[in-house]
Amino acid sequence: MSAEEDVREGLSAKQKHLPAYLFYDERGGQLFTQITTLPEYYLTRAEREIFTTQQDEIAELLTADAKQLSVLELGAGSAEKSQILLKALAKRCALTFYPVDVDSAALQVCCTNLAQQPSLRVSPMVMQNQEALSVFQRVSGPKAIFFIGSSIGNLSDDEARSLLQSVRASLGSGGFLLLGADQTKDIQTLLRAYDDAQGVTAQFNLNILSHINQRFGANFDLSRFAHRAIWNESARAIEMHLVSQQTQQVDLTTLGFSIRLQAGETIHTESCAKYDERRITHLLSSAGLTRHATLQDTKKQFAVYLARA
Ligand code: AVI
Repeated sequence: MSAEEDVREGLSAKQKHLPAYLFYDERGGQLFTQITTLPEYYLTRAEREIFTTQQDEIAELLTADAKQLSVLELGAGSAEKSQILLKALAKRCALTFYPVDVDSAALQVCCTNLAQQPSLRVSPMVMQNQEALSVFQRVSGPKAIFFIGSSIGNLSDDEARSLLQSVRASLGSGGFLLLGADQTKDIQTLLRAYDDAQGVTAQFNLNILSHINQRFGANFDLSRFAHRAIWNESARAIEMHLVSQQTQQVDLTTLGFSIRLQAGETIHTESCAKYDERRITHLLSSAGLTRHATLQDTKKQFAVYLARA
């Protein structure tokens, strides 16, 4: 579906919702970068700790005796965290790195960061994940796919399964998936990570409305909405919502329709699923992948899974 169709369908539903990819206009990208440095948002620090302290173990598992390796990273951005692993891998074998992103400026930063690395060739792919996975399927030799940052948690279980099935097809047999996934933990820690004291996550959530205003000629008044993060026990996920502070009408001029919101009604903007070993193993096996190793940070807040096709 196009973004127009996603917005129209989402805002016409009984429980209004918007696709999380619409967070990421230029300002949304900046706010997300800011989120990753917040004291409450432990995810990025924990995953970086795993990569930093266990890089040799991960590199050993991924390369074994291979003389060469091709690594594709989904949603790579500037590859700020994965470069830790790439440098460790390049010490062991001839490495070709295929960072995938729709943001060409971020990929440019990635190429600059990784230039001058001996034994490392970078081949950026400015495209959607699915298209990149099809291209990577034709690459021969030992392969690995990185999908880190707990981005999997922003997909529904069906979407996650379907993406992992494409990953499996792209890897062929024997390849590795390196998957970063946030762990289930006490609810207060989770809620604080998505409702920080400085209100950066609130700005990030509200920014989706500014993006829609600009892109679709809508007239959302941001002061009439409030950020809310809740724990959905049955989905084992944090949900982010925007709560209408009053009864109101919003016009989406370019899309040619209007919506009415009651006071207290919410627009669901994102789900961030949390995992334990059982949930991950089940998800992986439903896509034809087998969990091979699990690495955790010292506080056991986050996990990096190595799975084999
Ligand atoms: C990008 N993604 C993994 C983040 C998460 O934690 O699910 C997005 C995010 N939303 C609010 N804070 C961070």
